[in-house]
Amino acid sequence: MELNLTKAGWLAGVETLLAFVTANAWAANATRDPATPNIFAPASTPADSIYHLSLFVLAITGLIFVVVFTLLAYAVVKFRRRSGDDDREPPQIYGSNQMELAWTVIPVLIVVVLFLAAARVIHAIEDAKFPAGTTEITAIGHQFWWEFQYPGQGFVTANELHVPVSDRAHPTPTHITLMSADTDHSFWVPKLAGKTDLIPNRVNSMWIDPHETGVYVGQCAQYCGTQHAKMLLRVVVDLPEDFNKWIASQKQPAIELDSVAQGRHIFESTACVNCHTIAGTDAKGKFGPDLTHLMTRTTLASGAIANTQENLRTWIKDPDAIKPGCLMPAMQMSEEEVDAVTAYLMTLR
Ligand code: HEC
Ligand SMILES: [Cu+2]
Repeated sequence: MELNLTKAGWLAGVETLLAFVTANAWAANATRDPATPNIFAPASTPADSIYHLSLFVLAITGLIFVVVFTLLAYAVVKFRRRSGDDDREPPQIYGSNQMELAWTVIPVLIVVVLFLAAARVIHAIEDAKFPAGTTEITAIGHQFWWEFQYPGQGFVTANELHVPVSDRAHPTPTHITLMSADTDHSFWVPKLAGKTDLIPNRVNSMWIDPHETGVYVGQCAQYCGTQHAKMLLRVVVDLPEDFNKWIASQKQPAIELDSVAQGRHIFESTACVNCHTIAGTDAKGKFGPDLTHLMTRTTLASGAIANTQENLRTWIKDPDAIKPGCLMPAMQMSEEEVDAVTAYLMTLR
């Protein structure tokens, strides 16, 4: 293909650039909303350190770019071919110790500075000491959803993590142990911390100390199969009193209402129980998300859809309609059975 820098070509280029700049300006405006995943608006110490490191690296590399580009532009203009040139070669410099030393030592120094800056941040994040009262959570990656265990509290939930807000003066961080049930996944909530992988047969960990309440979104950042793109993450950062209330409600066994006894019976006599746990019932499956307090979550199927009655019904009838290739089978139930099971699950607050 011929490189064709026509006027129209230039205009298209400028338009693309403008679109890019406006999109970024829009993103910058949206940064105050925690629900926008944005690496440029950190809200937790690890994300903040990484952000400042990246600015530092950008400043140094930007400076190198400006210096090199200016010298290059200067040389190209100053020593361009002029009419009446005598076509002689310019004087050759060879074996200049000073110059060779300069272009070896200066880049080495720059690399050392960048290395030390990165090492400092890695050390500060990896070797952080945790104060008493740190919340301990175990996150387990599954194809294509997240299991969250609160070992100190003895309950399990899924897909929507709740953590306490952390005051800068008296930090109450959350330490997350990361494991995988099947293949590689990666835990990434851009405003809270960098990515950390969840690897089978390996225990990784990370921590966050969100400074503001709200819902922070993220997603699995390591390709893990067909529905990887719909393996979303929500971190709900609560005030301490809301967090404690939430903990207390999650520790309760499931609500049992007589009005939905039929749906419960269908659930308990179908393969649902082999894959799902509902605390206080015979459903003790571990393959799928814990459903004990399903209705306290705002989304279904790892953030794929909003948790509404209609979506829940669609999901139970045919999960593939929402996440094709996900690991929950359609159970081939009649319309009435689907209605009854949906009504039952709707009561699980
Ligand atoms: C073979 C195991 C298996 C069976 C059987 C099964 N499920 Fe699931 N279920 C899963 C998996 C795996 C997921 C997670 C899917 C995803 O998000 O990718 C899931 C997700 C769900 C969710 C969404 C949970 C959440 O937190 O978002 C609901 C609700 C649900 N199942 C209900 C049921 C009901 C009702 C039945 C019986 C009719 C059933 N499941 C049978 C494996 C199963
Ligand atoms: Cu994943």
